[in-house]
Amino acid sequence: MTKEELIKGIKTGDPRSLSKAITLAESSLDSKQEVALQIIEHFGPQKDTLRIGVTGAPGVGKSTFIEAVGVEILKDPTKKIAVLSIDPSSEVSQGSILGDKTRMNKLSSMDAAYIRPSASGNNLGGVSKNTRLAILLCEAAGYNTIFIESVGVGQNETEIAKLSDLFVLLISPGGGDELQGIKRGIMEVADIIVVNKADGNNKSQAQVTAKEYSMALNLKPKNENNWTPKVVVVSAHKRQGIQPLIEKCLDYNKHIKNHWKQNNRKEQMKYWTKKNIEYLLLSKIDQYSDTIESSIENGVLPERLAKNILE
Ligand SMILES: Nc1nc2c(ncn2[C@@H]2O[C@H](COP(=O)(O)OP(=O)(O)OP(=O)(O)O)[C@@H](O)[C@H]2O)c(=O)[nH]1
Ligand SMILES: [Mg+2]
Repeated sequence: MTKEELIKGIKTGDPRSLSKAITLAESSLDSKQEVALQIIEHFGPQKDTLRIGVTGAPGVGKSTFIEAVGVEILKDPTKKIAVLSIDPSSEVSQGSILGDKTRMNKLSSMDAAYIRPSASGNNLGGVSKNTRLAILLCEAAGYNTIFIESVGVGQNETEIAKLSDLFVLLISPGGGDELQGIKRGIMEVADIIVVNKADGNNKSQAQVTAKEYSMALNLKPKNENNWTPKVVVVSAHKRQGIQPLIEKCLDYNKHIKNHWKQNNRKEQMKYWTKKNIEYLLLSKIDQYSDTIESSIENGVLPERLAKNILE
């Protein structure tokens, strides 16, 4: 398909065209990615969208949660949902793609929803560097609510926050230890903490966990947008607590206001520009390996050599 055909397809809401454009965006070939960039530039920024990052440990219920929330959101006929799930391992395994699709059975059968695993090969940190482009393409195609699902490990979790307007952390009942560990960093950036799996024997434990997290959150300063993070208890599986959760998301969206959101997106774009420069520079190093070797042989100082290469 040509660029013009893809643009036309995306305009008319053809999911196949969108998928093809995302594949171009994810390509490691510069010429292909260039076409994706031009398509995005053609559409320009879409301001009236909400990007929701969802992270949490493997198996905490992220996909089930997105399905429950997504189906509820789609009761509003003005909404269209795209779900991009990122596997932080180097390859998106067939297993996890199938797993995510089956966990989002209902959503994936709905016309107003688009679900796509984002390849994370070629990544910067943990998040695929092209997930941002996939988000922009989905928005160009008219999807106004974008979920980005990713397992929260290492650097990945804060990078997801840099792609989101609203950042949701899922935890399971129990595990008070988590409060001390890696979750500290992520709690700094979480806007809403969801205690999932509050059903069966876990019901009361979920309330205890929610209380612990609320107390811990009270100790920390407000987020930079002056929003106090909220803790919500749900059962994604039983579809319980979903409506109150959506109300918190809407509160948040109202609280941050469009002005803050657009500024925040600009800050994020500065971050991704630096990341892309880093990436391009690093990929350049390979091209210079012969020069580096011969210059070192000729006694050039590494400090001088680096300056020469960058000039
Ligand atoms: N009891 C209970 N089980 C749940 C709930 N939500 C999810 N599960 C189960 O937990 C398991 C994992 O759910 P997923 O939605 O695939 O979790 P995930 O976080 O997306 O997993 P990965 O993408 O593999 O990291 C499945 O067996 C779900 O049925 C819940 O609210 N209650
Ligand atoms: Mg999942």
